[in-house]
Amino acid sequence: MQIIGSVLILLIIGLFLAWLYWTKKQTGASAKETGGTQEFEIKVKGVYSPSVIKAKAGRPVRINFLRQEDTECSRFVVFDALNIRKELPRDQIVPVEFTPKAGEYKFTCDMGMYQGKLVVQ
Ligand SMILES: [Cu+2]
Repeated sequence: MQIIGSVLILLIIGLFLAWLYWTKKQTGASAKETGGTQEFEIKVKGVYSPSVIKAKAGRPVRINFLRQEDTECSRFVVFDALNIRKELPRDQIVPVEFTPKAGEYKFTCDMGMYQGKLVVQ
């Protein structure tokens, strides 16, 4: 009986964590505002983290990429819809700046294995 109780509690905790993770993923990370610019930091290591970020339309956005790995795969970040392609040297902050309209902007590595998204409202 006690074992069933423990399993149930673990299950509930697990579901709660999954829910937290899911809602965070859905909402996306918000910007840090500096002088009217919506600023984000994205760590590049295995994935983009955070992989979903959220901004307001018609105001400048600065996304600071910091690549902390040597994998060739993530050496470039590409915003296809904006014609932006930038090299990310290891351990160096590389800003990507633009003023978006409402919509969703995907960013990926050259081969599309790393995926991220800027949601603009
Ligand atoms: Cu890649």
